[in-house]
Amino acid sequence: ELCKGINGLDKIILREVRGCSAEVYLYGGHVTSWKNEHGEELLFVSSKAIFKPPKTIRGGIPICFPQFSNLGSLEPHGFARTRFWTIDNDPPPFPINSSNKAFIDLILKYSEEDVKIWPHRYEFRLRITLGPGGDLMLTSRIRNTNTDGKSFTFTFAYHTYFHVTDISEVRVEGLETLDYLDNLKNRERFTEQGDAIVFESEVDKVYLSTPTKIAILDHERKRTFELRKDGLPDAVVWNPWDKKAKTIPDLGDDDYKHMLCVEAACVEKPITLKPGEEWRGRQELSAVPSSYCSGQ
Ligand code: TA6
Repeated sequence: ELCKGINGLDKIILREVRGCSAEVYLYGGHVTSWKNEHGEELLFVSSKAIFKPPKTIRGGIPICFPQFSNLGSLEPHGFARTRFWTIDNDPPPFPINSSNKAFIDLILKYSEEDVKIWPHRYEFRLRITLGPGGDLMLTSRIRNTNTDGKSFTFTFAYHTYFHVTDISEVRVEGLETLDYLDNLKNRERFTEQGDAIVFESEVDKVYLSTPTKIAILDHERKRTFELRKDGLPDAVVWNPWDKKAKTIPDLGDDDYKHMLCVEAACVEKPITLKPGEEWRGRQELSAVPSSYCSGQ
């Protein structure tokens, strides 16, 4: 269902039989809402979010491509999140079975403008699927369509903002004992010690070569998010905490308490594609009552 969102921007609403839903803006190819069957919002979007191109949307799932963060010469997190994507009515077949599922296919291609800042031709296909249980799956396929024989290299992240009741009561499982790059310490490499990750100050880390399943436990709401990923070896964890939050104009002062970014990503070892080659990366989210969770 294609309709108008904030400021008249086009958005697509996906609905599932039990009442789960998701919303995707063509601007950014950006998921801005994911609701369970009770209508509860599972993603965080800032009340100060600006839905006005060329601003980035604070919350939901920004797509970081072709650059994660400020790791290269492009704008932070690349340009895909500030471009207008189009609906791809005739995508090449996907290996995953999307029957019985609500999904939308989007595409972003190089433009003459973007070639000036990133001199490559590419096709980025994004399928956003809402499964029968309300699972939200994002599958990206990026193809090098250069005609000059040149390879290109990129980093990538699904910059997912989870909505949590109280960050101080949240635990992340699946990253313990892993190596990470600490963005607050010049990207130095450390090893996570001890138990599950908890939050009591600013965190901005890239966990390296993580397991494919990460759990985010929201104790207050007795809910567990499960993040499963494929083709994306790393996982970014970010919360700005109070001081940094105050420096972010489109984030409310207390918003940090209700958000946690956990992002399937490929940061440490960039991906290189030769002309004609395609890369795939998938992130799948589910939200389940904690008591039903399999745990780690
Ligand atoms: O994913 C973590 C991070 O790269 C942080 O360093 C932080 O700056 C955040 O993303 C938000 O970036 P943005 O450009 O959306 O303000």
